[in-house]
Amino acid sequence: MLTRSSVLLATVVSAFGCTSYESEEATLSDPDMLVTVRDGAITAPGSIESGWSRIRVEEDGNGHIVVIFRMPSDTSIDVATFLAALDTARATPLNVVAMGGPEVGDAGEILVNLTEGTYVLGCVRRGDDGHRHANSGESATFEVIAPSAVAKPGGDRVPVATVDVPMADFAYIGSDQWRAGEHLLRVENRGAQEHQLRIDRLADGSIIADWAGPNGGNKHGSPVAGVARLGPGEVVYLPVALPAGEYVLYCLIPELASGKLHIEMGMLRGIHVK
Ligand SMILES: [Cu+2]
Repeated sequence: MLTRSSVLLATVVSAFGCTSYESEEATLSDPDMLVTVRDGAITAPGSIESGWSRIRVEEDGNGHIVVIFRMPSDTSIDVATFLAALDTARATPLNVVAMGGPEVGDAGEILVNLTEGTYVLGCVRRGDDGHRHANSGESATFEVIAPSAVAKPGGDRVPVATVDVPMADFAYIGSDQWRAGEHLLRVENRGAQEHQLRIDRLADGSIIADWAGPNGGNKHGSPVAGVARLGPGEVVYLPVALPAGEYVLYCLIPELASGKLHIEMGMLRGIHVK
């Protein structure tokens, strides 16, 4: 675990182009924002400076999915109204923009460009009662403020990706042959609907048809990393270390009109990593 996260952090650091050992040290120990989630609560700083930011989410292991939401600039919608609407909505409602988050696992990071304004962190996972966790305390609000005189390192620099992973309605496009090793994936939503990126590694000898079969996701693959719900036009970066093997990208967001999952509409792609 330590090795894996060290690799991920190293990827982020090099993406930010830090040149001195000192700045790497500082970045390694210190994401721009640390978000912690446990049942019924999200803890996060109340403010962060604008610019490209490394957001780290650490969970209690109960499968939370924290999404960063950008509230509209006109402040006509309050957070309580938004969360209430989000509870029953298939897509992010009320002109709020979903900006992703780490989708899979107990800890993860994404790089996201935060512009000034009000943001909400909310867990979109539904509990046994059918309600999203965000409506039972798992939400937090933060403000993105103008950078100080000494801006955070790399905040004005666009990260350098290893692979582009554009998402369309309803497909992943771009190369399906990736090299093994550390990656910083550039995940862009070019569609009109929200999408997510989930990455599973196929078990040795399994093929996508096995994985896509009944209960196949458990028997024939395991989740690696991902980007949660991302609005049209938005871009985030996902650090991930990928050993050689066969992987599958997929999206479980429901289609706006039909409610059919995007994966059933073709939003599923095999990736060969060597
Ligand atoms: Cu999708």
